[in-house]
Amino acid sequence: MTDYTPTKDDKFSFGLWTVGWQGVDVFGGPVRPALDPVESVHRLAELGAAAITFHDDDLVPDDATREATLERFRKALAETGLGVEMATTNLFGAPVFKDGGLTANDRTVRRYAIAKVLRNIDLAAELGAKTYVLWGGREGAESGGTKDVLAALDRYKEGLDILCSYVRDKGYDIRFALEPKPNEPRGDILLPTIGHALAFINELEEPDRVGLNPEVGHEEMAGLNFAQGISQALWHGKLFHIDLNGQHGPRFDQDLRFGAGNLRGAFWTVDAMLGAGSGRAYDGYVHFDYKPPRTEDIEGVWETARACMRNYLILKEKAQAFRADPEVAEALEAARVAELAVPTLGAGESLDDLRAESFDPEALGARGLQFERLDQLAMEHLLGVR
Ligand code: DIG
Ligand code: MN
Ligand code: MN
Repeated sequence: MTDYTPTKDDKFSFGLWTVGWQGVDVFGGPVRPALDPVESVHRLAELGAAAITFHDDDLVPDDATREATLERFRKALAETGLGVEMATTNLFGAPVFKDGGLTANDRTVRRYAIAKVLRNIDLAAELGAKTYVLWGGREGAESGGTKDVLAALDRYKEGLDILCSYVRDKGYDIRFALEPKPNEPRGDILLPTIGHALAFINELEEPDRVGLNPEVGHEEMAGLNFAQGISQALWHGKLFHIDLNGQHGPRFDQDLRFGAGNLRGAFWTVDAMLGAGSGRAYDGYVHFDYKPPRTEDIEGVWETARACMRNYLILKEKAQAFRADPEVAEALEAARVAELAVPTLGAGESLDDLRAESFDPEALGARGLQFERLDQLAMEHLLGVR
């Protein structure tokens, strides 16, 4: 049993907008004062985080204070050793983006959006970020006739191709990560799930520069299994970044602290990230994109940040214990899980060879698969009785 104290080796990372969330919601204004990004850097470092991430507007909302803020911010990074591992652009808060940024009907808005992203890519590169996220929260519509989806995807592609060519020409060591979400704030958001985003990436001029930043709650809002989603992203080599948080199924985006929503899903998410089952682990930052609830004061905010990392470490220990349990090894064997890694056709085998085999589907169908024993063992590790 460890004490679950995070260290920089755990590569935990937080968005400035998370602990800086003032508790606003659709039905109420802020309950907490604005938080100085420099204060966030120091407090997150004290809690054990290794890096931070930011939207342009989280850090440098206006030009008048930009240079002074950046000077204080760089000083805090140097004092704490905290890195900047990802950056992104706020293309969703200001009224100008009320119909989106890269896919706004209004061409001038689209041109302004690209200029805003390019400016923050320069800052991201300057601060050493290697991932640039695009969450198209406003790219979508509330009504069918107002958005020509095919044209919108053309513009989305155009925008990404422009950004990829800019990073290439500048020689920046930056990859892009698209963040899917099905709805909220728009009635329907373009690229709503991991699957849609993966298909879209294939149509870009430089698909290798673009991957995914899936978020737990966003896939679960769509009724999907997040662990399976990031496993497919890993299979495609596209899990460039991750937004961990908590969600209670299809409802508004709760952005709970990690582990506080679907706990079984969180266990399998950590297991998938560790790659013990598949042999293909996620090697990026363990990044949290969550919102401390409106109920909390600033001490409650730091408690939620601490709990995100603590819950991850607790679940990591449980997932590793599950994978190391000899009874689990037996149950995996009985469930033929490893057999799935064996190609269906033998080396050099022809289809005639395969068709020459006699099959007994009734006998095959009569087999018990013994999956429940394996799942019960996983559940008992999660419940702490093994
Ligand atoms: C919301 O889930 C989005 C925005 O907070 C941000 O653009 C992105 C970064 O992880 N997640
Ligand atoms: Mn969210
Ligand atoms: Mn997110």
